[in-house]
Amino acid sequence: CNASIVRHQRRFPDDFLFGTATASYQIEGAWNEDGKGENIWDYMVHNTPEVIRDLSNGDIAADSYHNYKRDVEMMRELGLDAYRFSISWARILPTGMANEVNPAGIAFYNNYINEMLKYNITPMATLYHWDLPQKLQDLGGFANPLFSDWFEDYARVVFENFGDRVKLFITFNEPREICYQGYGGDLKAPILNSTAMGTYLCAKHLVIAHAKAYHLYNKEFKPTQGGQCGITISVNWFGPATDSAEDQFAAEIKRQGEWGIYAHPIFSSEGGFPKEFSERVAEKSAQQGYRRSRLPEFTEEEKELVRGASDFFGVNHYTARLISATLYKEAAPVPSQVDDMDVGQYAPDDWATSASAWLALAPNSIFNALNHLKEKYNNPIFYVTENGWSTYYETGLEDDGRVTYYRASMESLLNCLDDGINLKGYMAWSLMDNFEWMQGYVERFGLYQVDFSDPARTRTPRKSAFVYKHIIKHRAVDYEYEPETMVMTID
Ligand code: GBH
Repeated sequence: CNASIVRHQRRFPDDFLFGTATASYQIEGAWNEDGKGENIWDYMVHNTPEVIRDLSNGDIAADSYHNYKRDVEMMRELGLDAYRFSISWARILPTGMANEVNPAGIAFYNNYINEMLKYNITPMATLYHWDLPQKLQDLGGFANPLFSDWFEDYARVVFENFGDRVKLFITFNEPREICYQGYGGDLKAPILNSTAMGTYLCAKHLVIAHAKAYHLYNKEFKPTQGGQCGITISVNWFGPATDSAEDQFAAEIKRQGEWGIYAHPIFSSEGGFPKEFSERVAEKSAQQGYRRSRLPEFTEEEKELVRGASDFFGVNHYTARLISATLYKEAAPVPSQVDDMDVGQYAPDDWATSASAWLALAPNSIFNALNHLKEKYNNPIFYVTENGWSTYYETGLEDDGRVTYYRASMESLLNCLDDGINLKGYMAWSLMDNFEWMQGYVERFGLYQVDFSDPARTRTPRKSAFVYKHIIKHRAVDYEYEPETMVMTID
């Protein structure tokens, strides 16, 4: 009978970092200004505009390149402890290679970072959120084994220029989306749709690139700069549809295939790709007439380089699915990663649905995901680096679905803290509406609405912005709270 009172009393510690997240291509605009080079999203939206749902692009987006002071003002309005943003590789290295650094690009990020620091907001910088310089894609991008050297050189430029002030670095945002959606499929740039091997070549080179950047930071920068360097992996929760042994094994294969191929090489004690999934791909490859597994192996030296190479585990978490060995399978090309996993999935009807087909409100799923990772990888330091809810562009400012979602997330985070999970912070996706990749501007994730028909890209707080602000200020969830007015101020 006192359960709700007890629940209301649960609090977040004062040093828990509450923030919001964005990504360069989704907010910056200024795609060809001040010496920025072309990246794979510029290339794709200009050459095949029909792949974007509303035929839009990120040429201007929320125009944060020119509005960054307003962005920081919004962070102050919300009372954020931290802000996660990404650096556009081609804005600071126009060709991708480190021989030519663009001073205007460096200046832009310096201004953004300094503006945050002026107000005591901790910057968290992602080096790669999907906008590869096109010149590197022309050479194969992540499929080229030398990719890890190019990334290490870029990382050095980032650490040298920003590491005196940025103490939290993330190498890659969501390897699965980079490798499966961009290389193995056609759901993200560079839309290679190389189903048999694209995902796996990318996966191997990506984790090696991550490890090289991590060791570079660790050896040459951490001793003087004193920050931390990690990686962000999208970890949605995949539980078995029934407790049959078949469904439980199917859920494990799904977890290994979706995020284990990125997490296991870095965070497990044995290193390398996860065992059962590797066996499955090797078996299928042999049946399909390949002379070797489509999933490449790591050499012992590579395994050692990658194993343990992260100061924290960044988790982007949005939703969950129930996994079946036999039911709910989607048609998939053969060979492909989806066919390699060969499992079915569904979201139960009673999970609330968002504007995004893939995004449903799954009960306590942050806890389910993090608790699993904690057990599997010996309780590393975690940050939830993204979590959020989409509404349609017509929904406007009264975003009750988002409010419900964020409150549910807070309860799940508190469950993590109660359980001893080493969770240090939470970044809501997103500070403001932005270019939602293939969905263009149809699906909106912002705490602030952005008017994309207005050249000034005016930002207006939604109800959820007030609710999140209240949570941050009080370090607790108050279900009675309603904003009195929709006028936002800085406290
Ligand atoms: C995050 O990915 C991204 O990091 C961020 O940039 C993005 O804006 C945010 O999500 C909201 O989408 O129907 O097969 O195309 C979250 C994980 C995985 C969610 C792929 C969308 C597309 C499923 N994403 N998923 S599909």
